[in-house]
Amino acid sequence: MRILLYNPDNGVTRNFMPHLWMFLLQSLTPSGHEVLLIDGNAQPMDEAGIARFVLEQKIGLVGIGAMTRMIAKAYRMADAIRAAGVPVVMGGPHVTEMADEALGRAGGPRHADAVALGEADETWPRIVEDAARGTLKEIYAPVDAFGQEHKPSLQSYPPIPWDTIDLEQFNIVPKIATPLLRKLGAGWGTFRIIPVESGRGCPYGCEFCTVTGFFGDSIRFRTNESVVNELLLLKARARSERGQIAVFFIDDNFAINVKRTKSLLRDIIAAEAQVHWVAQISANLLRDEELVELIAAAGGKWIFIGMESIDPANLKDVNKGFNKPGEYAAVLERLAQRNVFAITSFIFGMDNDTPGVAERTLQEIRTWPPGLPIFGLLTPLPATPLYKRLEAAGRLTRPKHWQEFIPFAMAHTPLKMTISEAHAEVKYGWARSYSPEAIAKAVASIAHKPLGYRINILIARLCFRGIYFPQLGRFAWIRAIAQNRRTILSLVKEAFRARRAARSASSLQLSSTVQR
Ligand code: B12
Ligand code: SF4
Repeated sequence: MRILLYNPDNGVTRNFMPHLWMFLLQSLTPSGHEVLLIDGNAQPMDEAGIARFVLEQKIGLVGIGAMTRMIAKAYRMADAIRAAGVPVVMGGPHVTEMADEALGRAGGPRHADAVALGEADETWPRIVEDAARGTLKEIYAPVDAFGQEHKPSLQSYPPIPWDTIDLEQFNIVPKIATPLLRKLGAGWGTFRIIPVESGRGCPYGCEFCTVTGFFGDSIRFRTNESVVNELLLLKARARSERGQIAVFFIDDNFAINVKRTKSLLRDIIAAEAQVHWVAQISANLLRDEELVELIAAAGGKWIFIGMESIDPANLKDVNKGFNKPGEYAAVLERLAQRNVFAITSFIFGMDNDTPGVAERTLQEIRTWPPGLPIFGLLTPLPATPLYKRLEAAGRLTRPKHWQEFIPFAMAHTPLKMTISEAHAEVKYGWARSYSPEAIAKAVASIAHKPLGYRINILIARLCFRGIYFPQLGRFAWIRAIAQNRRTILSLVKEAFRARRAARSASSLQLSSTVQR
């Protein structure tokens, strides 16, 4: 049977990183079946396009995975595929919580023939075999022989064949620039950000988060060896195509078990499996100097920190009191001293927020080493404790917000500001953090560091702008580059000067060797 795994586009950002679930399920597919992958963020497709594709390619089963924010698109695509006569199975966090919605049992239309609840590592092979036999069931749940929920162990994690998978759609380097960039240094002909997981689960239970409910509070890890082998494979692939690979460790809290994280990082260093990587780690775990030391030595470049708010009352409200705003600056300094920078994520529209929250937050941010601040709005995702609390209090203004998804729009009213005031705060945060002046300042603030770090900050800031400001089209990119031309030009000039200096130093050395 030919199987298509499809991830709908989010309609906002580009294909900067593929989704791991597709590669994982592909690797877990029983032999004898062929699996095709389409990520809508890399290969945009509409309903007619996907219906045509499944018929032309003789697809026998389509698997669709989606977060809540893409579910409306996922349903539209599923409807078109089913209308073409091909069965659809859906999985992922949204349909796990809203299975009845996907199966048309909640009063609306049916979108899926089957739904895979929770982690599908062990149910996927069964789904494929049932579909091949024409005996697809409606619900597949990860339960043991006694009907108890069973979380897959990651000890026998399947090797993902990154060396052979077609990753063409995920190359961030524009085709036109590839031949030139391939010749640069170790080669920049391709640049891909690859998701890798080393473990699952987070016990912290923040009120707005689906992770503790979905993956459970039992934390599971892959073996160090399997993670190291995956990194070595990725590194070898990048080298063989004269390109670059960076890894996004998608674990929700990469250092949740500090002892184990340190042992993994030591093994990465020992095997020389370092690639540049990003990981998500909560601020409280970054107090550990030795951990930060190992992060830097093992290739860590960016740490995503869910800071959420600088107001302890807000943090307490959302059950994230373990975040201590008073220590944010020290944590970021500790990282920056080792040339590791942070993606600092904030949520506005919390119950103790008042107008001006963005400026107050920015005042703090300006005292920190440069990083990548990102701003969002408190969003009640289905089945989270936050959703239940707001629903019980009658505060949801759009209880089914995912059916009419609007980026950066609230679905409930905060207590101390209006919805439009909260929207304005988010806009202010983005506009002030990613203006050409702010970008220039961020780059200048590390003038004492080698050029590579400044180029890194500049490129990362230009890309992150695109999370909020439309940057999908070529024109938008040209505009962003034109607005930041001064900073770009000064770094380009410095790069040329450094190159010329290096060349003349090496020819001097050569002529003195010849004279001798
Ligand atoms: C990596 C990641 C991202 C990446 C992007 C995704 C990517 N390219 O990988 C980035 C950092 C950009 C991101 C951004 C956001 N993310 Co995010 N992200 C994650 C994260 C940490 C890992 C995803 C992952 O790969 N997991 C590992 C895989 C193996 O698990 P999985 O995807 O769930 O797949 C398993 C099952 O669900 C199932 N499955 C999944 N799909 C399918 C399909 C089929 C057919 C079947 C059978 C089974 C199946 O099988 C898989 C194996 O068991 C998750 C949290 C988490 N731990 O999952 C949050 C998570 C998915 N993100 C979330 C959110 C809310 C967001 C944002 C909206 C945050 C924000 N406020 O801006 C943005 C939106 C991004 C966008 N523009 O679309 C929520 C989604 C909740 C929900 N109900 O939708 C999660 C769960 C985290 C949370 N806090 O609750 N995210
Ligand atoms: S620490 Fe992060 S992953 Fe864990 S529950 Fe809180 S928000 Fe979710």
